[in-house]
Amino acid sequence: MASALHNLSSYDPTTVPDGSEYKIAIIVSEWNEEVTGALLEGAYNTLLKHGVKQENIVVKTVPGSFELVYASARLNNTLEYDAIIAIGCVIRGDTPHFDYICQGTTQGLSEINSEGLTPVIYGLLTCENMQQALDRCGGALGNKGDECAITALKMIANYNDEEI
Ligand code: DLZ
Repeated sequence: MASALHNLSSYDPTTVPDGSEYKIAIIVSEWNEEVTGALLEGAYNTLLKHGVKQENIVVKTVPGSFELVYASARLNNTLEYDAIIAIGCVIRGDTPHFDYICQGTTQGLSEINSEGLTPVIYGLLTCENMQQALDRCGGALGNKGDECAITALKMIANYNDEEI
């Protein structure tokens, strides 16, 4: 049923691959830390829940969401990780800055994803206001960090053994 995929926070844990052999980087933006910290917690705990060893989860910070692109590219180049989860939260303000950051970050992460060998998971919240963000980091609409973790595990399991 299509609607079952609308909110991965209420997922079926039996369909999630075991992560005990995986090494995953989480890059988290410090901007809107109340939100990104909760997203990080969701992603981290979900990885642990599905077998990823604590020593195989590496957390790096960046000052703002725009820097997720640089950090993801750097980590991608190391080929050390099976997946990279990029977490940020952009909230609309009074200027077009919001649109530029959302567009630049999204396009940058997309390019790394299509050109690099390591899957980069898109954990960027792009919200009109703080309430929308809070709803998505453990509030009414679940925690998108959990969803990023599940997506990372599925991408690794589906593509790790592919001939490149
Ligand atoms: C400058 C800026 C603004 C206005 N808003 C946000 C935001 O809502 N969320 C976020 O993650 N970062 C924001 N930033 C910072 C930029 O992402 C970036 O860190 C700076 O422009 C420096 O490159």
